[in-house]
Amino acid sequence: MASLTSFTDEARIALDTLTGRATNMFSPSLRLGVTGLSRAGKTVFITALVHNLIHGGRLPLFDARKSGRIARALLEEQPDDAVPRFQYEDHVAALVGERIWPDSTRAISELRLTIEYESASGWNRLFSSGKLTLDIVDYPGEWLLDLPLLGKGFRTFSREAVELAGLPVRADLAAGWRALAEAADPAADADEMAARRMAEAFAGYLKACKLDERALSTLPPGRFLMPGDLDGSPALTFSPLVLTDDKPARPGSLHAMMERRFEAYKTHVVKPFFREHIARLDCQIVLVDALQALNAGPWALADLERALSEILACFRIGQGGFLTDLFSHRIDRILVAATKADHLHHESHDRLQAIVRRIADRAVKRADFSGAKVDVLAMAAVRATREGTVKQGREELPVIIGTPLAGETIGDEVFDGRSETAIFPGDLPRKIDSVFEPDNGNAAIRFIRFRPPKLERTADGVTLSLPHIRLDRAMQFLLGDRLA
Ligand SMILES: Nc1nc2c(ncn2[C@@H]2O[C@H](COP(=O)(O)OP(=O)(O)OP(=O)(O)O)[C@@H](O)[C@H]2O)c(=O)[nH]1
Ligand SMILES: [Mg+2]
Repeated sequence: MASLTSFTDEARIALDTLTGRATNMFSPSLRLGVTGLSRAGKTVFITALVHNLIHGGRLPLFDARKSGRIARALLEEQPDDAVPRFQYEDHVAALVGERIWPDSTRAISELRLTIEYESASGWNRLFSSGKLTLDIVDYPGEWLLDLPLLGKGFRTFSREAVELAGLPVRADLAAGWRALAEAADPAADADEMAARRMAEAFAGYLKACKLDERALSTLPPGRFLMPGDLDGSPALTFSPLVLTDDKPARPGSLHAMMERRFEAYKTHVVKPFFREHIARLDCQIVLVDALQALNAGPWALADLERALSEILACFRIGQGGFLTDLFSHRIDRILVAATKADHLHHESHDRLQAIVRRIADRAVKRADFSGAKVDVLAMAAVRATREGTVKQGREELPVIIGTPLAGETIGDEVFDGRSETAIFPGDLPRKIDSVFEPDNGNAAIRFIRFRPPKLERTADGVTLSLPHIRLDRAMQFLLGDRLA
């Protein structure tokens, strides 16, 4: 049965690739994956990218725009009728009009953008249609955590869950679930209520790990955090078990029931999502919110690195193994981007980039992207702050100026979300190694969140496009060659 499934998958993807190639000759298309854990900034990135393309944003490092070769960019009907459209207009209205950030994404959506351009070289002009179709998919970041599960059986899933739950940064939050799991006898008869209690306790523990204070990342299964349309479904009523021996599950036992549900979750929930949406990517940007992890400390950074390396390893190509059928399509470039760099003074941007390079380094090395171009960049899709200096005695100190979100605090001061304030940004250490070392007393690193920026208007009332930091460099890396 398993081999039949993978055969159908392969056949489907092969067919998709063939039809993809045929249409490509007339109007090339590019499927851009915007990957990232929850709250990494995917929805904001997609909105800012499209807004800047459509509204003629300032993009000096994006060649096609700089040399005036983009005639126009327009939104088109998205290709799959079964997938909701990315609510671009609503997100822009929220960001620009109300100055609020989008809510967490609860379901998948997609958007198709057509860019009409003129090739830079006469040779290319002869053969290209002058149109590039860009398909972009947005989804809840939590679901990405499920990708590594596809390669794991229930036993491995359980063992890893128990190991993680024992880490000092998690043990207190995991205590409730652990007590239930340790008391449960996997060989005893399956009991629906016991299964439900354990599943709820496990989900509660994962949710607690995700809160700002711990800001942990390796928290599968993803739908326990963001169920989407599976809220309350029996597909989510399972939990890892404490398995003390290697014996296979006895039919009818708790172990057998949990194992069966775990496998069903993979087959019916995880696999279709990746097969239909993620498997055919041409290029991808991996957004990483290192600042949130830095705020919470070295444990959170280590956990972020663990999550990313497991996920990126799944994107490697042509290595054989369990994901070959999903990822037979070649991703030709991957950009790892540290987001939200506008929380820092530009002097710290290189350090942020270095931190993310280090987090991603092991992941990228392990993944061995056989020939895919990989780069790392610190950026902000939407720049919510400006830079300034404040005189203190004789010294001029760099500050960033923005409107902190209501409820953010510095010391005793609580911000109301209305007034603009100059603050000393959290400073990243010159030697980045220290942020990865536990117990180094990094309490000094604290970033506060800002509201989206107030957009300038020109004399005739036209709102300018969303400001950013190095979004144009990201675009050049991802799209530059396709518009050359
Ligand atoms: N200052 C600043 N904040 C950002 C930027 N991008 C994202 N944020 C912040 O990060 C939060 C999450 O961004 P989203 O784009 O919603 O993140 P996401 O990856 O879509 O998250 P999920 O939908 O939960 O998976 C936002 O609410 C903002 O507070 C940015 O470029 N600059
Ligand atoms: Mg989102």
